[in-house]
Amino acid sequence: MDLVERALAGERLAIARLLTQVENNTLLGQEALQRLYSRTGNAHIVGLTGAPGTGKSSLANQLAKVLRSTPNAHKVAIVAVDPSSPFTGGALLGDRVRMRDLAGDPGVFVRSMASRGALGGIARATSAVVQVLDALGFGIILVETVGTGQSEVEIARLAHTVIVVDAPGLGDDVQAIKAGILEIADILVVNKADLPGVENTLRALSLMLEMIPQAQGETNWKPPLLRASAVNGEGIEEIVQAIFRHGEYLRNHSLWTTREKYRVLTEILERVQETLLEQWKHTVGEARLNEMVNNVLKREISPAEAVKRLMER
Ligand SMILES: Nc1nc2c(ncn2[C@@H]2O[C@H](COP(=O)(O)OP(=O)(O)OP(=O)(O)O)[C@@H](O)[C@H]2O)c(=O)[nH]1
Ligand SMILES: [Mg+2]
Repeated sequence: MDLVERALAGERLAIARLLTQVENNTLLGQEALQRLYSRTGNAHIVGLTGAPGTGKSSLANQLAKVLRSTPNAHKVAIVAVDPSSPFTGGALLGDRVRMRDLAGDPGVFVRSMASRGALGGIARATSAVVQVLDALGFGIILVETVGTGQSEVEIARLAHTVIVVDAPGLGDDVQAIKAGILEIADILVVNKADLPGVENTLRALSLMLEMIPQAQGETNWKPPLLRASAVNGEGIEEIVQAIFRHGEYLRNHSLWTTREKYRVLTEILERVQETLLEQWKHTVGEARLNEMVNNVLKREISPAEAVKRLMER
């Protein structure tokens, strides 16, 4: 049996190796994705995003446990995209430690994205990893990203359902982060409800929610505002119910397909961009590119003029 077949048979080591190949965009990885692609399209992809330290990993862990606790439960995968923000250093180790809770359940697979510098970028790599897990029969895929930058928000947006996580006791610097990601929330969770200040956070969020304009074309789903505590398990069941309700809502309003379409289009455009840029760089050549950079540095021409000249060739 080759790697793909072993992964399909559920062999964990094979799944891990396959994901590494796919993540790194190797030839083997590309071939595997090509082979597996027709099996994708069954997973409910759930993005978990929010400021650093709000408890996304802890929640993912708890959600997986609840999701697995029912008979005939879906297999659950958790994909943690490394926080690229400088102020969350040791999260990866923390994630691994906490994920031990789930070890031993063959229906749960946890993956931390490693290669931020992956060819084609983290968005492509994450999308590819999610596709493989989908093809391998993971019915629910939780994708954790730190909502600090545009790329992380973009990754979250690739999900069917986006959960934005907030928590009391975060500094003011986090307010700006929040404003940007609230708009993409399908479900809002205030985690750490066991800590003082939850009521304030809930009140502030519900005010902010009211100010968000209704997204164009996307109907009447009103993001529920839920409180939870990942340390004592409070409110986790309610989040699971909200995820299912949102999935049903998307299906009933043909929005499931709309989101998939958006995802596929985004991926194709990104790949085209990547491919064209690589080809273009190759054609132009490093010397010519450097020459133009220097001309701009000497203020002889503007960057726009440099592009014009480079494109003329
Ligand atoms: N009191 C309390 N602490 C929590 C809760 N959930 C998580 N924490 C703690 O908050 C810290 C951060 O939790 P994580 O789950 O790593 O948060 P995260 O959002 O994944 O963090 P990054 O990935 O670094 O952005 C840890 O020390 C957790 O133990 C909660 O419900 N209540
Ligand atoms: Mg985390």
